Amino acid sequence: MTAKPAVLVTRKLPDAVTARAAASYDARLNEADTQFGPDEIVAMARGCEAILCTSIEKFPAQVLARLPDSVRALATFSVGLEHIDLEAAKARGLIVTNTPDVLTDSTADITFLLLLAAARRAYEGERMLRQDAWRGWTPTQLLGVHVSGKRLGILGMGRIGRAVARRARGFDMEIHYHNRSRLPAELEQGAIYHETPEDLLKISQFLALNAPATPETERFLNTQRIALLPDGAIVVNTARGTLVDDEALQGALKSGKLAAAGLDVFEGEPRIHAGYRSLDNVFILPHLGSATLETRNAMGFKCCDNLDAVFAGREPPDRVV
Ligand code: 8YV
Repeated sequence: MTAKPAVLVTRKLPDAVTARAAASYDARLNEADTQFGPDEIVAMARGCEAILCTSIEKFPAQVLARLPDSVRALATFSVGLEHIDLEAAKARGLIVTNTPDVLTDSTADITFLLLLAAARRAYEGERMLRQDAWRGWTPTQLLGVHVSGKRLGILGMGRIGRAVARRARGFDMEIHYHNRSRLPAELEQGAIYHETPEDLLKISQFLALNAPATPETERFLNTQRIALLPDGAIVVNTARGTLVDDEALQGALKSGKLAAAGLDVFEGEPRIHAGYRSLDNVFILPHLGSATLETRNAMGFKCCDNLDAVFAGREPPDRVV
């Protein structure tokens, strides 16, 4: 019997995924679920043919260059790829795979959760009850922003953006979008395309950020662009924190330019910009976009499918480079 390929699994994964990885590979598991730095990853990858990583570990060119020669594949338990220098991976001949599709619905659900919670002041209402501060119903208590019938602008009309649009149709929202390229009509499903992100901002009573973190989208939502939004707009971000200039967003939430925001992702996670903690009109979650057991299992199984293909000499289904 040939030896099973050794795979470093950088974080604790759901039980079913761990069981499959342990059955299929000589899996080097991180039972304590500690966050590894580059030195630990390089040391623990010794003798491994692949690494099953998450988006929390960073693989810039310097780290990729230090990985043992035995490592020929990196299967990331994420759809996002900003933590890996893909050019350097390609140059090194490293196969990189990700987990598209399976987290689309759960992330779109969280987008809508944020949108509704921000619009309807869910945080303030929750807090009132938990602090035993509710003195009874009044006609003007915690009045929020109506969602149905409003214009929703979606920045980034990939799989997740389109899943957000599907949900928005159920709320009778008018859907607008900007994307690097216009979608064919069968994918647009009536959504209105804007050539520039600025044109999109001008009409977005609600704005959903669903674009990947790239040099082009870094600090996309800055003071100048927030100024283009209609007064009282609501912004939600389930993409990456780097798309937002935190101080600009907080300034607009304080001044009333924006009515509210809903954020699942932050620059520098888990150390979020402290200003968010004291703002009542921001609804914040700790990067829960894909956090359902079904989704995390599916993400893990996708990583294993990709690694199985690599080890069998086949093309992995979700190969990025
Ligand atoms: C993951 C995500 O849970 O897939 C992504 O890109 O942002 C999350 O849903 C996280 O990145 C873990 O790797």
